[in-house]
Amino acid sequence: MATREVVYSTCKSCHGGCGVKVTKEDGVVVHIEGNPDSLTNGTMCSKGLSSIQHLDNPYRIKYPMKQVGPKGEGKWERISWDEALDTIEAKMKAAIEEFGPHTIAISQGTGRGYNRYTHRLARSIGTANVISPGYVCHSPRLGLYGLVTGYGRLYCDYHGWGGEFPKTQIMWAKQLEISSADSEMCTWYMKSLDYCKNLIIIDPRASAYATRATLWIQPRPGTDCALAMGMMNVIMEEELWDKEFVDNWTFGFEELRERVKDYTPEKVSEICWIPKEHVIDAARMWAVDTPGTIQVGSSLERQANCGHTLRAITCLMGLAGNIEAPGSMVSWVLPETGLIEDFFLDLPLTDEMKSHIIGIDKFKMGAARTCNPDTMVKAINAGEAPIKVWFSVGGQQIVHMANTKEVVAAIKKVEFMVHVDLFMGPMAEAADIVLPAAHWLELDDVYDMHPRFMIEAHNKVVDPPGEAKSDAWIFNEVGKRIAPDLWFEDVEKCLDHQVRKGGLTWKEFSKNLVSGCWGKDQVYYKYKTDYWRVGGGFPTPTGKFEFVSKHLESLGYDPLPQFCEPGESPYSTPEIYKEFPLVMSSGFRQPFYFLSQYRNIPWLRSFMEFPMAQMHPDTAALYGVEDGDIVWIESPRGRIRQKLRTFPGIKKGMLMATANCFYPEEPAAGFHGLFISNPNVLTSNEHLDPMYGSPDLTCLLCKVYKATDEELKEEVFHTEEYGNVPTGGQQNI
Ligand SMILES: Nc1nc2c(c(=O)[nH]1)N[C@H]1C(S)=C(S)[C@@H](COP(=O)(O)OP(=O)(O)OC[C@H]3O[C@@H](n4cnc5c(=O)[nH]c(N)nc54)[C@H](O)[C@@H]3O)O[C@H]1N2
Ligand SMILES: Nc1nc2c(c(=O)[nH]1)N[C@H]1C(S)=C(S)[C@@H](COP(=O)(O)OP(=O)(O)OC[C@H]3O[C@@H](n4cnc5c(=O)[nH]c(N)nc54)[C@H](O)[C@@H]3O)O[C@H]1N2
Ligand code: SF4
Ligand SMILES: [Mo]
Repeated sequence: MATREVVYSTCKSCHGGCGVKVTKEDGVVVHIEGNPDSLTNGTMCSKGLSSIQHLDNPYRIKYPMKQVGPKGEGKWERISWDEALDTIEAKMKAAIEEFGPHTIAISQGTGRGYNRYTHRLARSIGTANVISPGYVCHSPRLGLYGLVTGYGRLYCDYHGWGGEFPKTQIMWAKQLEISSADSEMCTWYMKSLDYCKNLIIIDPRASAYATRATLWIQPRPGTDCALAMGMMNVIMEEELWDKEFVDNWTFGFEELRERVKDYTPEKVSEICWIPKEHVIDAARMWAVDTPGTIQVGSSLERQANCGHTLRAITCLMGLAGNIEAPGSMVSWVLPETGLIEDFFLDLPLTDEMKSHIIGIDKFKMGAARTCNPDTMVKAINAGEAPIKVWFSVGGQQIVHMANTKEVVAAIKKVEFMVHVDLFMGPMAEAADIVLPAAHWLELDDVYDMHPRFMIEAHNKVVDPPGEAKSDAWIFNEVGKRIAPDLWFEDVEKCLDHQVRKGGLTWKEFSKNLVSGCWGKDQVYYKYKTDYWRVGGGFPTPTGKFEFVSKHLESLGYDPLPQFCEPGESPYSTPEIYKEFPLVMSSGFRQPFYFLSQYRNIPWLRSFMEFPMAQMHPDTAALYGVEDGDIVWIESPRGRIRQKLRTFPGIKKGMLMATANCFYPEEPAAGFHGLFISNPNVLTSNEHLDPMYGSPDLTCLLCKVYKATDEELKEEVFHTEEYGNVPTGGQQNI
């Protein structure tokens, strides 16, 4: 008789958070489903459900390995953990001794629940050069929400806990039904739509819910700031703002009113290529049918005007009084365990560390705590060698940063690089040592959900393959070797430390699965109570919701929002536009992939063999390309191929490309097909947001033409059938 056991845990095959019930039989995972008793009510998506195919996947890294040939040629030799850790320790100590701790960079990918370890490791070493995609994803949002309200973590209240659901919902450059745990879980959003009067979708491309939208606005990519300014103009002209909130709780209203005067619906219509009625209608719905929420998407943060865009959108929230009211934008009461970031905030960020942050002289918001990655790439390529040791955990900087050619050149120049991952991919191929990471089904850890009203437990279900180890174990071992006093005897003690403020041990917390504050225990209208300040108010310098930011002004920035054209656009670079006549954006997540991940998972790959680009059928006809063609997409920086899908739901005159692409099955030489389809071959790292240092990944110019049959014989495109992808690939020894 087989022994069956059920283990409850938390999925993180994306940013994570769905409660799961996992069945194993004789030590092997045989079934995964959602846990109906969790806050996500038993819902899961294809990525989480495919997790069994992640466990015994042929691309898994099973042992520590060192590169024995030139970087990117895939010549690996298995080594022991001792050798790997001894080498890392020796290289780090040598860099600290000779050049200073700031020459060590610690990097991570998008949030996978280990951010706090990355920062703790960095601070315990004495460096603030943490590299993360935060500057194109979430940091601008949190920073600017924080600047205006004093509290960065503003979320959409879809729950009805305060007795109201949002009446007007804006999905702004966001498809929450697909990207889910990027902010609120989509299951909460979908339920809240039953109570929603106006769903406004602001997206040049019809996302899945555009058909149920009350109003769907299609701005030219990169112009959303102008739209937000235009909506404020209408609200001011028609006197629709929330008088009680504005009079009592805001700072700088008159200055904002003056600033938005220029942004008439007519002018905004010209900038954004939309009907002026859309600006007016959206403004009225937003200001009149309250409460309301704005779900912001990261397409707005992958742009060199992201600071102003996010500020303008935050001001829009305040004008309508959609702050802290039930069914509006709220900051949640934290779990008793406190901010999970305390794990690194406990260690001070010293002035010495700050002074060495790469980019801090220019990007005073974005590089205040972490490195500006594009500045780092440029410095390395200029021969400045600011980084001697790069310790990379689970990010594909080589895929996800602007201007792939320059990123590859820079990464190849780094003297010593370590990459920690579950699977072989381009970043691993660029490293000197790779370390095998455990999957979430193979480890114990605390998981901090984005909405911050709860933390959850990953409970180990099975052993990792080979000698793979949890990220927590790896961070702890490396940390102990460099700063023994700041790390822990073992992972359990480290986890005990993280939940201690809740009066719990890890073992107790792991049984409970979740700890937090939801439902009736939430507090609304905090600014009317002593919650942030005695006598009421916001935790900002003025105690008010700040339309005008004196802090920004003191850093040398405009204290009010304003629209700026993208670095490359029909208006800012008309000469380039003549040769590259399409406005391009890249992004639009697919439900079955997570950024560059899961093209090695047979079931998920079967949904979309090649990365897809979308164009309107009329625009495609204009440039002589058809649905189903493999097309070249070219910008002034290079060209890539994707499969064209014509789609009447996309704005004319533009192209949308799938982002974050490489082909795991392609050879290591060439970094697994990194240059074949990845839109960052096309993006520029020249124009960066002055506050955050973010490049224009979602607004640039391109042209399109069909690839010839001869060109299709090369590389991935030689085969028709891509459903049954990986049986071979990079094998471990
Ligand atoms: N042109 C363009 N560029 C973009 C974007 C875009 O839309 N367009 N999007 C941007 C955004 S928003 C982001 S966030 C970045 C994405 O940037 P990344 O986070 O770098 O994206 P991924 O490709 O998912 O790389 C994550 C890596 O971590 C590994 N991994 C997953 N889970 C774990 C784990 O638990 N432990 C360890 N050790 N490794 C793990 C995966 O196998 C994978 O190799 O890309 C950015 N770049
Ligand atoms: N299944 C799945 N889920 C994911 C991810 C994934 O890869 N797969 N990635 C995760 C990550 S790291 C992130 S940051 C989030 C991102 O999640 P989202 O923010 O939802 O990101 P996207 O789907 O890239 O873009 C959302 C929409 O923005 C539109 N868009 C593009 N450019 C512009 C523009 O200039 N203006 C406007 N108004 N709209 C524009 C696109 O058409 C798209 O429909 O998703 C997370 N969740
Ligand atoms: S949405 Fe994310 S956490 Fe939920 S099942 Fe899918 S991958 Fe897992
Ligand atoms: Mo992201």
